[in-house]
Amino acid sequence: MKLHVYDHCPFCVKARAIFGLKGLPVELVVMANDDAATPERMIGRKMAPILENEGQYTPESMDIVHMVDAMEGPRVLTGSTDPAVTRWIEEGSATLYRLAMPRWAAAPLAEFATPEARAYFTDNKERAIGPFAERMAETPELLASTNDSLLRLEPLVRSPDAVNGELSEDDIHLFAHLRAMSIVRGVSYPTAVDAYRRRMSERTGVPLHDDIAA
Ligand SMILES: N[C@@H](CCC(=O)N[C@@H](CS)C(=O)NCC(=O)O)C(=O)O
Repeated sequence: MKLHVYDHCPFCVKARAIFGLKGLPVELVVMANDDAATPERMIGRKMAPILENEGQYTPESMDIVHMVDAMEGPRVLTGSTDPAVTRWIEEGSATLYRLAMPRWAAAPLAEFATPEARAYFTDNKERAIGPFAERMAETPELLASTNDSLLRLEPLVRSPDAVNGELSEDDIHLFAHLRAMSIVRGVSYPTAVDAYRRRMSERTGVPLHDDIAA
């Protein structure tokens, strides 16, 4: 199986995560961000992640998660979900993207190997959230809001191995969110949240971006 992704992409992290949690091998293929032809050939539109399996192409991160969880061996996402976790993720999404997008655009990620690929991302995302320079200038307020919200997440984290104590879809969504956050320097992770994101990184095999955080 091959998984076509962008390294920065939180939806791709969801698809990558289930392979790690299941212990199933997958070949990761990072597409250039300005390469529309490859995804369009596979699924008819420019979108990642895409799972390639025996000549079949599956888009949509959670479809991939469910498909892979149902593959050989016992399912791993057996726990129940907590609406408070979903709510926490939703409430922080706009702030996260405002912090992360300008930083991804400047980061040494494989999908931005050429200046054209980097420019494609920048043009595309600045249309969504406005000029990156303005977003970077908002860093102090955005960081303060993020650090505040992490204090509200802390009591929801019951174990470093699973936010609700037993692995569930919440872990797929929450780890993808926290992994996206790892491109941001200066985030104050409360103890349980930090242990969780590190442990989930190990279990999923998806490295955090702490080392290139800006
Ligand atoms: N609903 C899709 C959303 C995937 C998505 O939005 N992927 C983004 C990257 S994070 C994408 O490919 N956008 C098009 C682009 O970057 O050109 C899923 O869950 O897989």
